[in-house]
Amino acid sequence: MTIIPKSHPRLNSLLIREKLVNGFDNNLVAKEGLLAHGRGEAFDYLIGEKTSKSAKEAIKAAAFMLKNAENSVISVNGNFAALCPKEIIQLAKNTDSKIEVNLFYSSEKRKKAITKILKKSGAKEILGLNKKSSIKLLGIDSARRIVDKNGIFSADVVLVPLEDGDRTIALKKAKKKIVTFDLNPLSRTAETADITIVDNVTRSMKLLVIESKKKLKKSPTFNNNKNLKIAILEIKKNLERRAKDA
Ligand code: PTJ
Repeated sequence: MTIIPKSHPRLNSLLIREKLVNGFDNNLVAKEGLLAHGRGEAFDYLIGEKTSKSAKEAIKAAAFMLKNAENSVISVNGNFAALCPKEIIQLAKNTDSKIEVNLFYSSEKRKKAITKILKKSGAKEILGLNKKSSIKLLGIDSARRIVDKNGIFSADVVLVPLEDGDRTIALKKAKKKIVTFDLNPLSRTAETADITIVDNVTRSMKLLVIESKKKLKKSPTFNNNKNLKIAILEIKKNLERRAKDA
C-alpha cells in the first residue's frame, strides 16, 4: 500500500485511485476499469472535483424515479463495487431496489469477488449469478447481454453506473428508464440516459442515499438534455475561472 500524505492537495482523488487499485488487486476491477477511471479522473478535474448544481438536480430526480419505480434494479460492475459497496446496499434499501451484478469483462472469478464485497457490506440477495434465471437481452454484443429474468430483464428503472453506451441504448430500446453516473457529459451513455448524474460516483452516491430517504410527493421537473447542457457550461465556467487566475 502506498502512503499518501494527508496534506496532499488532491488527497481525495488519490484515495479514490487507491480504492480502484486495491479493487484490481482483489479481482473486483477489470484492467480496463483502471483506464475508465483515468478517463473519469480527467473529467473530474475539469468539473472542479465537487458536486455541481446540475448534478444535485439530477440526484433529486434520480431519487424520485428509483423510489417510484415498480421494479428498480441497481446494476453493479467492478468499479462501482470497489468504490461504493456500502452506498449500493443503502440505496437498494431506501428505494426498494434489487441488486444485480452485470459485467462487461465478465468472469466467474470477478463475479465471486464482487458478490463477496457486496455481502460483506450487507447485501442479502444478489442477482446475476444464477445461470438458471438468466436470459439474453437483445442488441448487446458484450457479456452484458446476459441478465436476470427477475432483475434487469423485467425492470422498469435501471441504475447503470460507469457504463458503455451500447447497453444504455439497448436498455432504452427495451423501454426501460435509465439513471446513470458519468463524469463525461458528452458520452453516449450520458446522452442516452433519462437521468445523467455528471459527478464522481463516490460523491454522488452518498448524496443519492441521503436524497432517497426523503419523502418527495411530486416528481421534480427535470430534462436530461437541458441539464447536460448546464453541466457542460459549468465546466466551461470553471475553466474560464482557472484561466483568469492563472
Ligand atoms: O466491471 P466491468 O467488467 O463491467 O467493466 C466496467 C468498465 C468501467 C471497464 C466498462 O463499463 C467500461 O469500459 O466503461 P467505459 O466505456 O470506459 O465508460 C466509463 C465511463 O465512466 C467514462 O465515461 C468515464 O468518464 C466514467 N467514469 C469513470 N470513473 C468514474 C466515472 N463516472 C463517475 N464516477 C467515476 N468515479
